[in-house]
Amino acid sequence: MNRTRFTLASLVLIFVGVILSLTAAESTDRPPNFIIIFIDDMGYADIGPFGSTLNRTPHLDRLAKGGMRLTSFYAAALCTPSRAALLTGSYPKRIGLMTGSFHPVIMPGDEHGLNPDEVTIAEILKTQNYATACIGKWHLGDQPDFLPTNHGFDEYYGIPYSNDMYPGNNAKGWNFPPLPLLRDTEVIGELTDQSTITADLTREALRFIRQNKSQPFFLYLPHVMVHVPLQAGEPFKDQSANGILGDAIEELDESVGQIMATLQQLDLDDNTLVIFTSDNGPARGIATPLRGRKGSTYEGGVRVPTIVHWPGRIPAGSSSDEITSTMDLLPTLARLANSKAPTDRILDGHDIWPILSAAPNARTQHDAFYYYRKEELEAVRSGPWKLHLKADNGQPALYNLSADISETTNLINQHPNVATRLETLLDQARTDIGDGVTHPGANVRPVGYWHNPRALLARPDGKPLNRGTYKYIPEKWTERKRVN
Ligand SMILES: [Ca+2]
Repeated sequence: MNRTRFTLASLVLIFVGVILSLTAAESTDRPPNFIIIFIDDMGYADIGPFGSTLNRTPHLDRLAKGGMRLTSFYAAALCTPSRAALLTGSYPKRIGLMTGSFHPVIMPGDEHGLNPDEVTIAEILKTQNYATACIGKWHLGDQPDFLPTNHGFDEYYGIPYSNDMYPGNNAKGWNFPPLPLLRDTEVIGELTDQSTITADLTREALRFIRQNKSQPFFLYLPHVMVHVPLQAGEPFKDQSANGILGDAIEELDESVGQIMATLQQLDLDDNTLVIFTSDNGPARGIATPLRGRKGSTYEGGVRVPTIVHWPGRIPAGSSSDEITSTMDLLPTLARLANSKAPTDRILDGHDIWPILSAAPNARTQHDAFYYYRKEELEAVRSGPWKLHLKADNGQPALYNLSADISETTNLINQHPNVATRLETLLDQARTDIGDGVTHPGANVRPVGYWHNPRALLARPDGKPLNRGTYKYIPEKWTERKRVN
């Protein structure tokens, strides 16, 4: 009798032990899911957690309350370079994507695109058996080898470049072809009614999450909004006191809410790192208290509202003002997925998990952060100091961002030694990455080049895009690698 009881008890204990160890093994063996929500042209102060009183963003307020705000998180100043930096962990100029081949961003049927030799976040995560999807706006080249499914994404749904590149926008005589909607590499239609695009991308995102709930996944969700032309879906139209921009932002906030609710329903929220950020400063919104807007190398052009959220791993309701960047996401996600960033090339991002997890004394590893405007190096930040070479009247200015976040007071005469130190950092970047036409970088990699590119959808009149509007020819100083 006693022996039977003993045996039963032992069996129960063994059973419980096995269950516990299985659970432990499962939780440690399965790496986290990653979701990057990348808003287009959203300014630093366009959402509640970063001070907006114009736009109602309850879901983002909750996201910030449960996660960490990054208040010195940097993107690039325009769409194409910003996406290049995020996906490769490199300064856009290092990989030839500060501009398109004849315009400040990549255009329909552009010769240039993300070189297939580059290693993206998605490709690293594929080696760890992640399911990967890009849902939204790509803008790193629309020729076959440049599209997301050739860069580590299992699937793609969205538009290949900006939503203002459509036939109706002919203000500058562009003669744009119809705006294609793609699934993977196939054109499945033309995007004409943009009022449904945010809901459409959200539905695709939720579908991808549900389909892949049983395995690690990476969802890259570069929303089309709030790039002009601004549109919002029915329940949001004419609802915001801030006009159509507010409507569009409130619909994006609802999209975030639906994603978070789905993660909770599927019991995935505790094992998912969600990153919410923007690709550059505001076109229509505001960046208060930052100076400058989209395209500028003042803070408002490149410092973007960023929230990271991972319950139990990132302290709730916290914030960090350490210098961080879209370029840091590749090494950070690689590490969290038990992989590594590539070591056969120079990357500019750093693993910021110590900062995100609030490890004691975690500090930025960016001794210098560089600001490029198109091909030209315009500024550098090191610690609180920023040297801007083309400030007011085109003269150099030194700002202390800790005391003067709005870049109003030039301290170059009071702190000449600081300015000299930052000039040295600029010289290092000129040698390494390059600066305009006068300083080709020593350590840059060739941009992808497609010979004889074609627009994905032809114009009804059969005429090509008008390329002559801008006299901007970066091929003079960008090394190219032909990929077709
Ligand atoms: Ca943008």
